[in-house]
Amino acid sequence: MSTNTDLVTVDHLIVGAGFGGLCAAIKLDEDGERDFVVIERGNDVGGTWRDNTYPGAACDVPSQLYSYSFAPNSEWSMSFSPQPEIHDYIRQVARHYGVRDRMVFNTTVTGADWDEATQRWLVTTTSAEGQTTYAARTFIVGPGPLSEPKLPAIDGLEDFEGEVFHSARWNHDVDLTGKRVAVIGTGASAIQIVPEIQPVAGHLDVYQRTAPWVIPRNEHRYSGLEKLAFRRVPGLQKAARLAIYWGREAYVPAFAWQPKLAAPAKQLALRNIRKGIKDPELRAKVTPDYEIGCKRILISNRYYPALDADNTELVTDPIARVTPTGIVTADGTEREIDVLIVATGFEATDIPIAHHVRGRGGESMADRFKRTGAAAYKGSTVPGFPNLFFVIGPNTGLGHSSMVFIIESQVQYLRDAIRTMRVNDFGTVEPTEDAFREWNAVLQKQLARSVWSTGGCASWYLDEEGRNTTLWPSFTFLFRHLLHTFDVDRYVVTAPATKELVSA
Ligand code: N01
Repeated sequence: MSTNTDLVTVDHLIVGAGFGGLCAAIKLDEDGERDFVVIERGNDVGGTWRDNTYPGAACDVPSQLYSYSFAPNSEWSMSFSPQPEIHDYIRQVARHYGVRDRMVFNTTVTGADWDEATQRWLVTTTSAEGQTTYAARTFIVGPGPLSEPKLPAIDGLEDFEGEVFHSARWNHDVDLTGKRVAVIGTGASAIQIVPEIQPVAGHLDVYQRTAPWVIPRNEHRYSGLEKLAFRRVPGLQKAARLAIYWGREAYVPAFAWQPKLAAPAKQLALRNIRKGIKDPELRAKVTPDYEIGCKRILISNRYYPALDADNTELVTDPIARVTPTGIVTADGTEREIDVLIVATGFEATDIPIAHHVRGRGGESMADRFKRTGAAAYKGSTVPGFPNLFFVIGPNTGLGHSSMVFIIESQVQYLRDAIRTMRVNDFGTVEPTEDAFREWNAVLQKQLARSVWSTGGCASWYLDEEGRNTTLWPSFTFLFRHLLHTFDVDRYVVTAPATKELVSA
């Protein structure tokens, strides 16, 4: 890193210190690419696992798989570990690999402009101390697709006079004991929150717009002996991870081609309803009317019993407005509350950072995405945005397996790109429009016949045009294979710039 009065120059700038950005930092360091900085708007590593501290937060992908392949953890307490443990794991990994010294916390990227003359990204960051501009050859974008809470457009929400907060910004100062609480939303976050707060709340209203499919959670607490075996028996933990991996891949045909293959999962979910709820009217209300898998399949043994509890009401009438003291539904009923918890998800399809990134010719990535939908080549690179690499880019999300697997695949791709640039002395690499178009045409064709398009539901996987810009529609081993080597023949490359960076 070198600094003049106006600019800090680095080889690589990484945005985000969650699973994605941290993996990129560790692997670049390993490659000897040590001149990088990680810009993180939070005060710690961990991304979504730092931000989502709501009661009951846990991963619904088994921890043996939801961890880095190069940093196995024999100490997971449960098969689906809780958020504090996952956050601790990420912290430990960051410390162990010695990359924290290049992380800049409490700092937000407010602009990123491609400078053609110097072939650098000029990335402006803002913090309490002021503004800094970095000039980076490579711009690695890993802010996470589920980092910006989405507030619902409901009349009167801002006039509510009680406590109100989003699930991803939990207010731990609010004591829910004995309070009248409302939860808006019944997605992955809400179904983890509801069983935790129902026993303490005086009364709980759960506002459901669309019923989710919820299968049982086969939770397993690891014994001391199992942990010891993971530590001592060579290959055992790897074998456990592999077994989970292949079990998860077996879901792909049902999602991608033939929803009928998910019939056993549907039966499990229906049995979960019958087991968890006695009231036939409530059973009917929570039974989805679309194909399982169309929205994310949720896992819980405790959600339905919490809905069936005496102090809970599941409200399915649409919300008309929020008043200073409660929520009014379309039938005119007002339910008074003290606390409103908004579990309405994230800005997933309108990628927030795209509004701040301007590529060749000054076009913002958000404007490009208005034309093409959020889309990239191999989920990683975008024409017009040289030397920019996404980690968890468009169409890299999963409904069935671990995002850490995807992250490692994308980081492998960008490492190979950087290596290729060094070896060949390239100034820039940028995918061709043909490569971009062909990749996305195939993806969209596959997605059109997937359960996410044909299953009869709306979901955060789809953008306003109904286009799926979030999910990878196939096996993850195929994704890894396709990103194993940087395919320079699908890129426009240029020689290094001759112009030096100058201070203004
Ligand atoms: O958000 P969601 P989430 N009026 O978008 C409802 C990951 N995750 O935070 O279905 C009324 O899924 C909306 O209703 P509908 C995981 O990938 C993982 O729960 O759109 N309701 C829905 O019920 C997950 O998929 C874990 O009709 C409104 C809910 O709000 C993703 O994060 C845990 C509304 C939003 O559900 C997002 O999950 C938690 C309105 N105006 C999250 N607007 C793990 O365990 C929205 N809703 C790893």
